[in-house]
Amino acid sequence: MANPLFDKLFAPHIGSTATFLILPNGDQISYNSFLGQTAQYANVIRDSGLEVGDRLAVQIEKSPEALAVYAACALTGTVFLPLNTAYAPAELSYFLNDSSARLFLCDPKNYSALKAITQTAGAQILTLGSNGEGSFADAASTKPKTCRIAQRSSRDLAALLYTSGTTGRSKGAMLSQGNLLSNAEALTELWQFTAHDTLLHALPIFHTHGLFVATNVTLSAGGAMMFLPKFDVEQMIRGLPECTTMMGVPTFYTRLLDHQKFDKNLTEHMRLFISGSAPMLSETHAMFTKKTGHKVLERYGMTETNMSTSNPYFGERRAGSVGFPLPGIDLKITDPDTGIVVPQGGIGEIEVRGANVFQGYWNMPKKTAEELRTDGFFITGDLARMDEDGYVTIVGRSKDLIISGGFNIYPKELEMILNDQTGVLESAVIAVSHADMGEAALAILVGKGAGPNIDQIQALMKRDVARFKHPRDFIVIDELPRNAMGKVQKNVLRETYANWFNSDPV
Ligand code: MLC
Ligand code: AMP
Repeated sequence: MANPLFDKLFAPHIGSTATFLILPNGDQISYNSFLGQTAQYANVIRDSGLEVGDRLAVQIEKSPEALAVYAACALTGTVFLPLNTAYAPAELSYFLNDSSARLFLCDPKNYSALKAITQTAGAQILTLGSNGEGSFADAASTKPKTCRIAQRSSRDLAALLYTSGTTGRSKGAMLSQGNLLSNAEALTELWQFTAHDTLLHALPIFHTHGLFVATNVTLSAGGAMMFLPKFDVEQMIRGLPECTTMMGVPTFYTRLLDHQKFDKNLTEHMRLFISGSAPMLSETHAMFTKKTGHKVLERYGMTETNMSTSNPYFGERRAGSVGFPLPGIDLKITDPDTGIVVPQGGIGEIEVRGANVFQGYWNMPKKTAEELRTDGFFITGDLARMDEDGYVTIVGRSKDLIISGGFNIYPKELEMILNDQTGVLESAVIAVSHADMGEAALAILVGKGAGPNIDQIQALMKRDVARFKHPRDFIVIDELPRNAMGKVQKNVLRETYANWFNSDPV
């Protein structure tokens, strides 16, 4: 096949007048119109000198246009590199340099702030705003609505998604066309998506969940998406009656449950609610069922692996469990020290192998070798057990990672910044339970000299670090608990401060 991803997900819809995107104001965008714009964008990408395999980095607001950039990358064989809109210039600079991006698309309002770092990284810069404005859109407006489809194979890269590392340096996960396509096809079948579905889409499109799981499944089925710019509970309530399915992180569900208008009537016609990216509490599952009669289908995945497990569509959706390995995906639970499979029912690390598993970390062969075994199994860093009947239940993580509202925060990255500050001897950043976000970051500092200046630290964070990563509070203590080997005992800290964000104010 000439270009598996484009040929399977996009090309079948060329000429189709069926609705692809429904906007909050009721406007509808047909597949054909979306693909016409995609071709125009693809022509600009080619005319900018990008060749197959070149990286196109984007930090733009969610919009139909932003999604057309993804489609244009598939068409031209350009590697799509989406970046969180919250990232600060210092963070972006790293991604642009590390990936050697050829072209960077940013929001027009950020152009002056990002021009210099883009040029230093050796990339071209163009702009694309959420209302379709900007130099990229202007260049596209005069281009033809057809474009030659690049020759690609399922092993060629389709996307580079950065995920932070436990050592503090972000790693670019290389995802091939085959990785994305195999997962989209498996999930469409498993979750019974068809052209009659309309998915309520409020997730960001710079991560696996909103970009690949939600969008690729919709494309694969030929359905529609109600495309909200971001999660807004009022818009969700208004949108639900027009949709048949929803995908979200657990925070979406808890926020919906807290809304007075959210009830059974509003969800009666819905076919399926899917949750993932972070653990959904069993209570949330139970409350959702009580209020709506629906059982949320929880699935489990990762940037590096796409989706690996899912509860069944037909059959028992077990609260607290992430279900079974997807068809064609091998999953084993191993001892983190030896890599040997643990006895049935025992706790160990999840390892997965299959067409879903990424191609390795961009320019990091050593890191790749540490996490991707030569036999194809990827070591996820998630701790789980598998029940006798095959259901997988995640019980924790062996990696030092905080998941806040579905976004990942790597303590190491923050600790490196904190430890460099005047008045800070050392620090530990830990996950603490948070009613809205599931987990939130708490910074625990040990002072030296006059001690830390928290205002100054917060100002520095504001300048250089995406807001979602900021510790929600800072505590100064005399010393960090350590074990006999001198290692900081984060488990002790987590226990001590377990209720820091959820306890009632005294
Ligand atoms: C926003 N903020 C966050 C945050 N999101 N802080 C911590 N964690 C988050 N997730 C910041 C805002 O900038 C704001 O800062 C303050 O917190 C409160 O914002 P809010 O208005 O309450 O938040 P909101 O904008 O509504 O966003 C919350 C959210 C959003 C849950 C809707 O974070 C979201 O869409 N999350 C989805 C993440 C996702 O798609 N993950 C998939 C990863 S893929 P201030 O300055 O106002 O205080 C993956 C693989 C897989 O994990 O399996 O799917
Ligand atoms: P990311 O690196 O952003 O792709 O995040 C992937 C991580 O999210 C996984 O390694 C898990 O720790 C977590 N995750 C995803 N889905 C679930 C789930 N349903 N339950 C628990 N954790 C999840």
